[in-house]
Amino acid sequence: MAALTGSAKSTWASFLKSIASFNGDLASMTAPPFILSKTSLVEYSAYWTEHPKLFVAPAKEQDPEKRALLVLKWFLSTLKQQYSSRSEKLGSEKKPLNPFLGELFLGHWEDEEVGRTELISEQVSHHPPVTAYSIFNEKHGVKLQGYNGQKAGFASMTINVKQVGIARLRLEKWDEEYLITLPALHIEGLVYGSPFVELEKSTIIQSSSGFFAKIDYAGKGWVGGKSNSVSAELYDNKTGKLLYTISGQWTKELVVKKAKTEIERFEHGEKNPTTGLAIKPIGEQDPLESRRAWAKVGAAIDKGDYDETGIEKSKIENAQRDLRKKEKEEGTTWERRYFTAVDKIDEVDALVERAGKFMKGVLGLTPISMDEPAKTNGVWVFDTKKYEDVVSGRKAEEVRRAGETVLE
Ligand code: CLR
Repeated sequence: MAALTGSAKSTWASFLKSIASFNGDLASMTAPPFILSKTSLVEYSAYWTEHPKLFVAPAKEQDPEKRALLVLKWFLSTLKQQYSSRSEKLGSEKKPLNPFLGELFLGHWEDEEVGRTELISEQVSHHPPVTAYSIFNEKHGVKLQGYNGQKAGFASMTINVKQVGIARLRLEKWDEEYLITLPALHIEGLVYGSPFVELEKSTIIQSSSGFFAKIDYAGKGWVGGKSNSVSAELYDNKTGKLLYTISGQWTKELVVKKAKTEIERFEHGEKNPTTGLAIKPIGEQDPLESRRAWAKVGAAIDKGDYDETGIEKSKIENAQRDLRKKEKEEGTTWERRYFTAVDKIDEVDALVERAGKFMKGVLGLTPISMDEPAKTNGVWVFDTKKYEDVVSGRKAEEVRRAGETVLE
């Protein structure tokens, strides 16, 4: 977006004033029309797998150390899609639609080499907003699942966002699990009216096979100075030995090194094209599927008709409010279609402990800890039983009734 002029400029100025006092709930923030996106946050789960080949690559590797490296490489390759693809496509970061409880985003990636990779994303909580997803390639036995919410704060002209939640990657063939924590981020360019994301702090990946990766993020003005900087280190938990490093810019190029010697380079762009997600045409979608449910809002945003946008949005929000009221009266709760909340996940706790020990004992760092389940309305796991019931049609009646609660 070019520098703002005229009325947009003053709208933006009052928007900036208003967020200076906001309460941390990004969803409740009212942003100026030109910064609204017609994409719902429930769609963002798809960014994990726009390189299906890299996603399944670890499954084919015999050596556990190299598998851990491939997982790290795949993770780093997802950052560009996750955090900068919208700015690239739309000229700036935009404010996504706030998903309603039960909103779905379903699709798959088809790749000649790796076959079909399935995506299921569901809004499992509205207050606070939490999205859960499951992404799996059956052929290669690679399964990613996770859930995430955001805590935000406004300070010195930027929005600081901490992500709550985790991602878990499973390689069936090797009976291996990887725990991945999510980066913190902030929004730059707010004053100029062209916001974009920069990552900060660090994340970790801990594997059940005994490898630990620490990933540090930095932006412009830090040591080294370049925007979107990342530097990752992969260690052996048992020996404490540093095995590989990967560094560069997560938007551009990453260099993989083994003991200071470059062994590989990963470049975004033509050499590593992304695979588009295939989704059903709107007419064939379930009424709870994001694009169908928000179709009228999306059309209004496209037309630049902001009164209509507001009207259509309110219709959905009011219908949701009525639904919650009705559930309360009847003493029922909204049935999540594919996920279930649990108090804790033992495998995850074990990985958190293992990572913590390594961070404190070997690296002299503060160990990671799990977020309070209350922050995400529970710890969310993909429920294979629910999934199979839906796929087999055993839940057809429930699915039909749930669809009737969404306005069309
Ligand atoms: C959601 C989960 C994804 C990664 C991701 C990328 C960008 C983040 C988004 C998450 C949450 C919402 C977010 C967005 C960038 C901007 C947007 C923080 C973490 C906020 C709500 C928009 C603020 C409005 C300004 C553009 C004015 O896996």
